Amino acid sequence: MAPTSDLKKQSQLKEVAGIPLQSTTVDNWSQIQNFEAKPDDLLICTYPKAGTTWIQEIVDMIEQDADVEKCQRAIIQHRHPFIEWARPPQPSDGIELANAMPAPRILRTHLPTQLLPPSFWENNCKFLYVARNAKDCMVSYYHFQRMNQVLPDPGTWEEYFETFIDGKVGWGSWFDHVKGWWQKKDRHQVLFLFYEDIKKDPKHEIQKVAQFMGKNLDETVLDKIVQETSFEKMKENPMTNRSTVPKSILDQSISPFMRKGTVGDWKNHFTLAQNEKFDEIYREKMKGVTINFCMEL
Ligand code: PPS
Repeated sequence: MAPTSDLKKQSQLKEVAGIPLQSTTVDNWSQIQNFEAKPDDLLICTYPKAGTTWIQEIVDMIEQDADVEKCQRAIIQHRHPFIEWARPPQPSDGIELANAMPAPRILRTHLPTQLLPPSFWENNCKFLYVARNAKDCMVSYYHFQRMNQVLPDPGTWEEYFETFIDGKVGWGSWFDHVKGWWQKKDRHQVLFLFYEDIKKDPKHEIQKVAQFMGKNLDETVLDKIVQETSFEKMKENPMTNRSTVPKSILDQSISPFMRKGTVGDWKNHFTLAQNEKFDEIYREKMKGVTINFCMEL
């Protein structure tokens, strides 16, 4: 493994078409752009911290008919290759893992629509997008950047609040990401889900995902998936809680990867002034977008 100073160097973001991405991703950009999707690929798409790990575990449980042992076959990061993940010399390079995977493949990305390898659109693939309200995403991302040694230091909460709004974080602006995928949903095979809906009624949302994947699950299987993908279960599960990642990369003593898993934690972080400012910016940036986020349960 790379020594800490090398990891710190990797934490610098570079840009592709104005979108900040991890430098190792940018250094491998042509390989990522030329990735060849297949028509039966299912791509899990999210903005960072929107519930990627959660939906991945749900999708895998559906795929494995709720067979818990099968879902324990590998850590979640390796079950669904992360297509833009490039961190040589680690063997978890996303493209290599994806190319080695038998079809039908389930892959994942945080890329905004304009940076997705074009072959996904050309092959009319299925996309499963999960959106989470911006304020909770911001809070979750802040704590993640505090504990993640290969992402830039977030600075103070006040500083991070501005950085996030300006889209100067990995994978760019939350606003543009969500708008981009929302606009794609009517012209492509996109199932657009909300973190807050899964929290509110997991059984209903899991049923929708199963249908989208062409799987018909009976009640007992569905109930088992709800149970096994609860925050409490996934927090204890070494295959989902990132406990296998070395402390030099993810320092969970600073903040656990499975942190709170709630809707509305933003209220414990945003000042009144920040909230007002954010709401005003939100109205401006999301003008004309017919999307409604649940901010508390
Ligand atoms: S990453 O690093 O972008 O892949 O992170 P991601 O998995 O997208 O998001 C992590 C946040 O999702 C929460 N999480 C869950 N919430 C509810 N139920 C379940 N089962 C679950 N699994 C993960 C996780 O706790 C992070 O949110 P916060 O608010 O920080 O707790």
